[in-house]
Amino acid sequence: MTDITGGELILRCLHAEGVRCIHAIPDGTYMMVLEALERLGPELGIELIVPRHEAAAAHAGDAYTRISGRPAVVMACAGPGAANLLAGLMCAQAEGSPVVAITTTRRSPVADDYLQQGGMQVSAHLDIFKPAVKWSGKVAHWHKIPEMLRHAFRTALSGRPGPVHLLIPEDVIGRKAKCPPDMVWPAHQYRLVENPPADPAAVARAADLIRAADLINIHCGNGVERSGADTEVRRLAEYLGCPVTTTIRAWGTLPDSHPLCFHPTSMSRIAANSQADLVIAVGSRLGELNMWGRPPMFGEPERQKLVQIDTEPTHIGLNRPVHAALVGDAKKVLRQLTEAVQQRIPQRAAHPEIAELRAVQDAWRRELDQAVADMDRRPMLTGQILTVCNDFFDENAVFVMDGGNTTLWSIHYHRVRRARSVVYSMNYGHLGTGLPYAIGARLAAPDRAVYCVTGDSAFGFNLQELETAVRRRLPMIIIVAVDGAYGMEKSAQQRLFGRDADWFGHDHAPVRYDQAAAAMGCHGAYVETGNALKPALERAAAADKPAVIHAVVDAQANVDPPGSWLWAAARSGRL
Ligand SMILES: Cc1ncc(C[n+]2csc(CCOP(=O)(O)OP(=O)(O)O)c2C)c(N)n1
Ligand SMILES: [Mg+2]
Repeated sequence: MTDITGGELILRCLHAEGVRCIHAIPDGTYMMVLEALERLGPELGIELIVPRHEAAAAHAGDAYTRISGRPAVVMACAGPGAANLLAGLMCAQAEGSPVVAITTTRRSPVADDYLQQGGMQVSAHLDIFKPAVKWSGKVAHWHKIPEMLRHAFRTALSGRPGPVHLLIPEDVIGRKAKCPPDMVWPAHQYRLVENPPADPAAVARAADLIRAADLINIHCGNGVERSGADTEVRRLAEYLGCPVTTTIRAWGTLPDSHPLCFHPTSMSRIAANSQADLVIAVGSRLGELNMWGRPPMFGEPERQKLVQIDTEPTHIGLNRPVHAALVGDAKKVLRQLTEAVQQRIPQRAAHPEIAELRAVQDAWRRELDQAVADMDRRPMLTGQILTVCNDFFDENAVFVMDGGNTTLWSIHYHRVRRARSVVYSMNYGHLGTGLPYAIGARLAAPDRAVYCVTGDSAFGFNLQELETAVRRRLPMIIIVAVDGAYGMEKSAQQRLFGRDADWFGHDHAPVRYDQAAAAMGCHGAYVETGNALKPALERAAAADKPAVIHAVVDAQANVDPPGSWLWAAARSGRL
């Protein structure tokens, strides 16, 4: 048995967990991880992905977890690398993404004893990370590396998933010692690789409530996507003939075209939520954008019953009293529940209310479509980008959203056709996630087209990652909606003050995003109309490399996107 470095031991533990890529910017404190990756990476099937900013690495990891259903690993150096990484982890925490972050310190004597003595790149980041992630711990000795990494993955993937942080000092990574074969365990020996089903008694209680209910609403959140439970949602809904609604985060659980599915920002969705006499909430905390699961978006608790399905016991009854609590994996619990329902009642036809809800939604859709019908309009409306993209990309494409009002247009005009096809930072609204999310999505699904529609301000936050995408040969198409401004904040200024005077603090200097991208090795294109966008997309796809399309949008119209009122209402708590 030969001695191996802490770096190699880390790699062997990550391999046992099935990790395929590590996002990290090279640093002296973890050179022995890089040495092991260079030597063993090809054999273990683990790649190094070098980003240009640590926060972007965490965002890429966040998206990777959503599309692949697996955890992601990012590394950052002591001090500055850790500081940059923090922002991305805070976002991953809000989004419930199992990103495992490893940071270093300088060699222990300097890191431990010289914090206040002027040590270089020394900071108390173990403590700083603590409230930002699910768990933050430190490896004090070489032989503790496997145990601590096991705890990191166990915590990241248990209950509500989330990011964790493990600090491993330079000297622990560099040290060599013997690694007996039983030191590294496969994942199934140290954590639940699958979440369990629910207690059958709770399932029976829920099925009894369903039997007694007339109008039922299945409302889906993040947990449905994490569990891959879309088929099970569809089966139960089709058996019950009931409306399905989703949070924006779980958009795609059913395709928008499904007759039982209602769009997250339509009035029909709110009607389904509020009028149902029983809501089955699956993998949703019923948080702020659901108006806390309370009136006016949902019904009065005296009248409307709640069946709640969640892997995380602390989510039960979080924002609204619950009548049956089903703790377990959404996919398994929905199967249990469907079976229990089938034992109690025959299949129901679509509830008569659905025709009414559909009519309202269809009229709303027609109005939205009419508003963007003129494809020669110059400059184009932001929504026209989405309608052109709907026709251009196939149903397997991953659609990434970023920006302020650009995102509201995206939510209203994108048509979702399958689960795990939309990536957006809905819970944190973190500008700049678009490009790194596209990178993470592409790494997770190399055989799916990836495109991103982003606001110009949002794009500016992580523009440098175009170089990462070019270097790693990750074809993707980024369409930048250029209004030259922080458009959504203009809407806020208008709402609060009305505004006749010039905008205060919102406008950018002119930037040609296509030219900046071309200078970084991308394909670049510039369009001003919806009609020009289609051929531009064709050329971008043919270029087979990262492409940036600068789309000039109507800046005035961008201040007032569809759904602005609903956004303001949900955030103010009043519909
Ligand atoms: C990292 C971050 N900083 C600031 C904000 C606040 N914010 C929300 S929307 C917005 C403007 C976005 O502008 P842009 O991306 O150009 O999209 P537009 O609204 O113009 O369509 C700002 C500054 C945020 N959500 N995230
Ligand atoms: Mg903008």
